[in-house]
Amino acid sequence: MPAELDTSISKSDRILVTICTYNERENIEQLLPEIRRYVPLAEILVVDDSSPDGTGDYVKVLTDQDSRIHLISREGKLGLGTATVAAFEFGIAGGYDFLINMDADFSHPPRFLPDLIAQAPNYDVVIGSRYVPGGAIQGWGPKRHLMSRGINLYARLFLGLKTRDNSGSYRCYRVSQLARVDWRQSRARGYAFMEEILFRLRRIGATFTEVPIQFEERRFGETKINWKEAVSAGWVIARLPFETSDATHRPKGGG
Ligand SMILES: Nc1nc2c(ncn2[C@@H]2O[C@H](COP(=O)(O)OP(=O)(O)OP(=O)(O)O)[C@@H](O)[C@H]2O)c(=O)[nH]1
Ligand SMILES: [Mg+2]
Repeated sequence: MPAELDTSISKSDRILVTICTYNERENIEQLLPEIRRYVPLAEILVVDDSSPDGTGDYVKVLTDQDSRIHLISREGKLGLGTATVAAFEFGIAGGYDFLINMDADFSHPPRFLPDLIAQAPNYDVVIGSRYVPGGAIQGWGPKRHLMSRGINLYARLFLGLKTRDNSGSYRCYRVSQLARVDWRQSRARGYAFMEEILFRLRRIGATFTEVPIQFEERRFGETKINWKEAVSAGWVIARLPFETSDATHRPKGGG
């Protein structure tokens, strides 16, 4: 890292922590206070897809008590990709400086939030990375490791990404860079969106760094990923470099 970089974040910088949820009630109850502990000044947005377990209902009550907690409630499970787009649009419209995305299930421990934020002034995208020195994964079997390593290698080959952890969703973005991309044109509806974000931001010249995180297996609830999701993610990634329409740039006057 060049020595002249300023690693301090200004007190006036507005940070939005965004979390997409589907049936994460037990996790979210514990996660929100822990986020507050590590980044007391940040606002929090939950994008919930009418979780049958009442995740959205629980967060709704909190939004009535705390103006720094926000909820987008969507009708039915519409996928992690489109939920993330909804979070980006909220962050752009709300004029935040930095947007952090993390999973609800404690796989992205909030204790690493200060490390991401520390690099945010220096890079457009700070990736919480399992695959740089100091990074780790706890609790996965060999099949899951293989799936993740495979998709990352695949994304690096097809999309020319230089970063090592391209499939995780623990990241901090500079909102002014997110605002340059027309996310509504995104190809991926599901998990491939994580790679698509990096691909599009790289195309507009965004800068990247990775900080180590120790990823942990989800604390409560059930996994939503399966081989069908993985194969469909692979298909989307393979087609991205050949797309003809230019979804990368937000149309002028397009909000
Ligand atoms: N709003 C919304 N959130 C989703 C959807 N699918 C997954 N999520 C959330 O996205 C985050 C990542 O999903 P996970 O199911 O944890 O995916 P994963 O980490 O690859 O797999 P496991 O942790 O093993 O379940 C979690 O907070 C989920 O609740 C969806 O369709 N809509
Ligand atoms: Mg998870």
